[in-house]
Amino acid sequence: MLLTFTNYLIINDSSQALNLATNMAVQKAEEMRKVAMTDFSQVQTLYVDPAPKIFAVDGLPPTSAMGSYTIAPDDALNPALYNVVISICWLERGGRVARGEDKNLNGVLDPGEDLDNDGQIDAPVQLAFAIARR
Ligand SMILES: [Ca+2]
Ligand SMILES: [Ca+2]
Repeated sequence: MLLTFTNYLIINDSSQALNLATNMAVQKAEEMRKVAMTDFSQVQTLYVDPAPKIFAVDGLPPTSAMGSYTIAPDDALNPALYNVVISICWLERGGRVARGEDKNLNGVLDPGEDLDNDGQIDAPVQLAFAIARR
């Protein structure tokens, strides 16, 4: 009975983190889309220039969850379209279980973290989209 209850709590924690991470990824994508629609030049200032490209996840402490993104212009000389990938990684069960490749939650792929060697932070919550000048 106790084991069942404990498992239930773990599953509940896990789905809560997944919900918060999903909501945050959508919220960040929406924020980027609004900036692009309002003043496209701000995309460079607010999202391309900053390093590291990280953000906190509302509802989860920064010590246990971190959002990060990559943003690349389709044409570097005349950027009118940016390809964006948002990834959110987090730790569960008191930091013992990492969800996503960024195990130390610094928004950067450190040696040994890129398990599939694709150069991207793979995560349970990942959004890929493009933002364009209108
Ligand atoms: Ca890392
Ligand atoms: Ca990867």
